[in-house]
Amino acid sequence: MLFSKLFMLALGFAGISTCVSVPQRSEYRSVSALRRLEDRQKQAATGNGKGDNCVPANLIQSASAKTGQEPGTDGIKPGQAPSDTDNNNFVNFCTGQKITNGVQVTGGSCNGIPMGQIPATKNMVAAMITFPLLGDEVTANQTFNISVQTAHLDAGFFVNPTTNYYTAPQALNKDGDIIGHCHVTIQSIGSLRDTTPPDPAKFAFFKGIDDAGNGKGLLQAQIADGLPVGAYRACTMMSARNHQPVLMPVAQRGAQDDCVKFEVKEDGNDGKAGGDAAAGKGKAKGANAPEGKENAGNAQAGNAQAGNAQAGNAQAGKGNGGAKNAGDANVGKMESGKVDGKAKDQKK
Ligand SMILES: [Cu+2]
Repeated sequence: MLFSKLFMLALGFAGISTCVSVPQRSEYRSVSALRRLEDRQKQAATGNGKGDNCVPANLIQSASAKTGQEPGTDGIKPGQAPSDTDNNNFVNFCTGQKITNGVQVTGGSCNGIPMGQIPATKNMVAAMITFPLLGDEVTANQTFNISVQTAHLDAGFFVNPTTNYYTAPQALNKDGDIIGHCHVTIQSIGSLRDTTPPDPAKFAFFKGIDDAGNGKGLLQAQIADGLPVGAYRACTMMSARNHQPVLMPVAQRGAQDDCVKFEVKEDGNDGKAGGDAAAGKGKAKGANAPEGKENAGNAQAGNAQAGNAQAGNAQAGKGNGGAKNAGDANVGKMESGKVDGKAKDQKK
C-alpha cells in the first residue's frame, strides 16, 4: 500500500499520466510487483479490469480541451459549431452507454476505440468502379462481377466482423497506405434519375471483399445469379481492417469512394458487349487478369474483361432463378448485425 502510494507519487512528478496511473511495461519492468499491486487496487476501485489502461500525458490531445470557438482561435467563421471538449482524450466518452464491443449493434452503440493512424496526403485512398460503368445495361438474373480499381488501399485485410467490428484503430502499412478492405453495396433506386435517398437498411447486394484482388488494387465481387430488372446504384465503402470507414488526413480532397448508377435489363448490353461475348471471355472475369501487368487499371477491369465477358450475352440466361440475392437475404443479415460475414451472397 505504502509502496504503491509512493510509486504513484513518483509517477505524478514525472508527468506520466493524468489518471490512475499504470506505467509503461518497457520502462517499469523492475517494479512488476508494484504494478500488480496497483492493478489490483485499481480493479477494486473501478472494476475496469487489467492494467495499462491510462493515457500517458504526452498522448493527451490538448486540442480536445477547446471548443475551437475561443476568441482569437485560428479558422473561426460564423456558423461553426463548438466542439465537444474533454481533457483526457474522451477516454470515458461512452460512460453510461452501451459500448460497441466488437459487435454490429443494430440499435446503436458507443465506441471508445481510437481512430488510429492517419495516412499522408500522398497515400489517400481513391477508387473507381470499373464495372458496371455509367450507362451499362447488365443482363438480368445473370452472374456478373462488380470490379473496383483502388489506389493506396492495402487490401485483403478483413477481421472477424462478428466479434471485432471497430475493435482496433486504423493502421498503415510500411508504405503508409491504409491496411483494410473494400465493401461494395448495390441498392435498387427505382430509376436512374431518381432523387430520393435510398434506405441504407435495404440493399440488393453487399459484400466485404476480403481478398487482395489482383494485388494491384483491382478488387472484384461476384453477384451470383445477377440482379432483377431495375435501376441500381453501386457504391464502394472503403474501410480499414476493422471495417471502419477510412480516415484521411485532410478534409479538402477527392472522395475515397465511388458510386455508379446502372440498369439491369432483360437484354443488357453488359458494357457494350454486343452479341459476341464469347465464352472464353466469360471465363476471364474471375481471374483477376493475371496478364494485366501494364494496364492494371484499364483493360482488365474495364470494358474488355469485366464488361463484356462477365455478364455478357454468352450465357443468355434470362431465367428467374437468380433473384435470391436481392433484398431479403441480405437485409436479414444486416438486421442481425452480420453484414460483413461470409454469407451466401458474399462468399462462395
Ligand atoms: Cu468490412
